[in-house]
Amino acid sequence: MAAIPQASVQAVRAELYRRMGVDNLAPLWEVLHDLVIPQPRSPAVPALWKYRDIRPYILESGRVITAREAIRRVLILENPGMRGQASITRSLYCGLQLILPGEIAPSHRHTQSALRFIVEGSGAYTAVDGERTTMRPGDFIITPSWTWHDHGNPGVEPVVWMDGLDINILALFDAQFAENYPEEAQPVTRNEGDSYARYGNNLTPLGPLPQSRTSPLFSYPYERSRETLHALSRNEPPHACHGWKLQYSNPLLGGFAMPTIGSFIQLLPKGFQSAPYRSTDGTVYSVVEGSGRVTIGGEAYAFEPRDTFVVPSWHAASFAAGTECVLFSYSDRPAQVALGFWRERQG
Ligand code: 1HN
Repeated sequence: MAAIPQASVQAVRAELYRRMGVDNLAPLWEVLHDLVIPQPRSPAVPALWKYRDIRPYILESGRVITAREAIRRVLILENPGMRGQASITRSLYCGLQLILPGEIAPSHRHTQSALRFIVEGSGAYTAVDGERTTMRPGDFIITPSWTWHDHGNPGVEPVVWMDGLDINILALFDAQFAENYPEEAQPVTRNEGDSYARYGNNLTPLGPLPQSRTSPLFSYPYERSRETLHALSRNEPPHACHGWKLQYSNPLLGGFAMPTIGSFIQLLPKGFQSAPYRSTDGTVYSVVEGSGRVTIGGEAYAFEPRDTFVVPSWHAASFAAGTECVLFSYSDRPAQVALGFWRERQG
């Protein structure tokens, strides 16, 4: 090789690549450095959506299309680094869904799992497997994989919630299925509060238990999460990175409430300045209470209630709480933990 001039080495290689390419072969050594990288390099970038700015679009969408016609009337929060891909991180989808008084969104099911986090308004419901749950701001609601679900708003005000789905995870595995329910709304077969009574009180009914990997508790009311945060904050100092932070858990199996998506709620005391924290699970935040600043990868973003922001994988994030703040967040952490490659770094 040493005797062959560099130009002709390149030409010889290029000629080989061209001929092998015809047979669907490619040289690994030309791309290895891009495939195996020293640390995560996400196409997702940090971003914040100010609710104050996007709310007019949400309400305007309510004047140009009905929930029935749209099937789901949702504005997708697209990561600025991944436009056109319906993604907020590489693995996750995020949208803000509007349902107006008197509307319904028809029943269907799919293998993607969904979470809802209520951002504005009360009085709409979502129905999952025959049970309806009324939505209030700050409630966390789960639609497990392959369960029938539809939404409706018998109330008097517009209701907006954040949808988080594991769409890209299912796409990675080419494991997507979906079907429509034969009627617009599935029949109600259980009283409201049934799943909470069964699984939400540290009591488990005897007899056959649900076999799903997803929590049987499909609604986690904000009132309870908020009380718990408050109680924690009175008994121990805040964690340097997270303040007081709780993970929504599965009452039957422990761990995460959903197998692919982890969800969290945290309280930051007024004036708190957090230590920087990074992890491999790109994370979506919804601000419930309070205002402050988040610095993501060196860039600062001011936030207030109902804003959404995204911290991509392995970007250091730190918080400065102007007032006492409550933040909801979700990420693909359970999937990474289950597969054994999740990493975090504090400080
Ligand atoms: C979906 O089924 C809902 O049920 C919301 O409310 C957003 C985004 C992509 C695919 C399915 C819902 C969705 C979705």
